[in-house]
Amino acid sequence: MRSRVKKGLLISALLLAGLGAAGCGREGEGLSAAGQGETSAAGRLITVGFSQLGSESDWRIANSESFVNTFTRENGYDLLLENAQQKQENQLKAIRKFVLQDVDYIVVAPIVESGWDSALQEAKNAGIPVILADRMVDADESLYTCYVGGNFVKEGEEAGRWLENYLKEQGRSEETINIVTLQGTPGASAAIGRTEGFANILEEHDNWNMLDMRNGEFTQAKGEEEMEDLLAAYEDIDVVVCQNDNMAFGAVDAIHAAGKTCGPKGDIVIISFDAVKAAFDYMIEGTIHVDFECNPLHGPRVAEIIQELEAGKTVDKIQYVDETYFDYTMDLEKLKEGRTY
Ligand code: GZL
Ligand code: ZN
Repeated sequence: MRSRVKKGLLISALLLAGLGAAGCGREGEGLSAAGQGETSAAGRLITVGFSQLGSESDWRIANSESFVNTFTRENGYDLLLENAQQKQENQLKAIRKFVLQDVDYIVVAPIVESGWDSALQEAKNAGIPVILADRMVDADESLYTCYVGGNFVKEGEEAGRWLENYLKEQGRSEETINIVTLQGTPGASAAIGRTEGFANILEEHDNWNMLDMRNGEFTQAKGEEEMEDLLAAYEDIDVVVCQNDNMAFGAVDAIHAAGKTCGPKGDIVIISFDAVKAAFDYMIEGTIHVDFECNPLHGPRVAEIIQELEAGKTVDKIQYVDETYFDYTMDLEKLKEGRTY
């Protein structure tokens, strides 16, 4: 069962090619404000420069699609989407390019938290509001208007609480539990927060051992590679915390290749994050126990913020998206039907 990344890569390449053309639309080709979606007060297209960090996971593909589907010309926007292919220097270049193009708004999904001050300062000097989507930056908060995304520490803590309850139900509260973690990109908010959150619960259980943490880069291939190595290094792994679904998919493959089993009927507990559609198949199949949702549909939320800013309103600095979790005890077939990403 392959994730959507391969198909998504094709889609995002086509979208980027299309957008490249669409993105060349010029200002002043305003749509009439009445009934033609929202436009700026002056009735022209609102230009939005979006620096997307990459296409590494199903989650990321859905996140990009959400922006492309929201910031359309029909809705009154001219979206300039630059995909950084997981390189921060490409994001810094994109921000500087948007400043030169004098866009109305800059949206950034920062791959890591550090290294943004000078690029954001240039945007601020040019009077262009910056909205952070999905991940946070470690910079003075005067350099960005607001953050929209997940509360990663909370996600990590919820995962720890879920494991606590699961082990209690299994009568394993006193058992020594050996845990390994496949982390996302080092320095990324999602990896930092999920690690910190789970650790907050781990420290309440002296019978839980975090044997090792590896960087799976949020990708399926690296996740599988690191899991293979962990299985070779540790005889008794009871739980694998995968900080996104694509790494969980890779971990499941590695566990099966090692002749072991995972999931509610298997030896190893798999905890995952994102809850993308493909992960529901794994939970239904019984290889992943639980998945902590991280909603990728930031497009509409960011559009709402831009409209508020256009109306001269101030917006909250930190805007967490609503998130829940899904596990093997639920009606996953039904829940999967409602998933759009
Ligand atoms: C989370 C996001 C993470 C996802 C991964 O908001 O930053 O990046 O969990 C993605 O799938 O690569
Ligand atoms: Zn054990």
